[in-house]
Amino acid sequence: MAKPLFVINGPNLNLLGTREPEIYGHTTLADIEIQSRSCAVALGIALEFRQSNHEGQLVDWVQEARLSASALILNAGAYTHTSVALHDALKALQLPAIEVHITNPYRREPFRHTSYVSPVVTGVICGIGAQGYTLAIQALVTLIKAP
Ligand code: CA2
Repeated sequence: MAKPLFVINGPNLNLLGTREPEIYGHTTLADIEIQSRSCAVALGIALEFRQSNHEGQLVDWVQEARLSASALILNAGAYTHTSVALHDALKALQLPAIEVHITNPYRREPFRHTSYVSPVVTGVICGIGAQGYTLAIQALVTLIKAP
């Protein structure tokens, strides 16, 4: 059995769809999980979908992915812009990984223009809402299957 794809979500993403819909839309994280699972089933890959508000927990899960996942999708939320610990964990990952953001951070406040994640992942998808997750799943399945 192939290893699952890990989808890891960071702080406040559990609030999606409940506040600030003008920025983040109406889709909840539970909706995104359902969409991601149906995409993964269609592509024949298992999915592990998680969310935490705690930086150390996110680091633990990236380390777990190194051993137990086939690839990683990470929306690190605000830790994207601050976390050297996540940067270091991702550097050691040695798996295809895609950074996803619902919004386009480069159209927002200057403090969101720096990502500690981008330099240590395979690619970045941002600014197209929740569909960024399913596009990332499709891309990673293609990358995993590539010789
Ligand atoms: O656009 C994204 O996906 C972000 O990762 C979302 C983060 C933000 O800090 C990043 O700069 C970009 C925020 C997570 C969601 O925060 C919410 C706060 C209140 C209500 C709903 C969501």
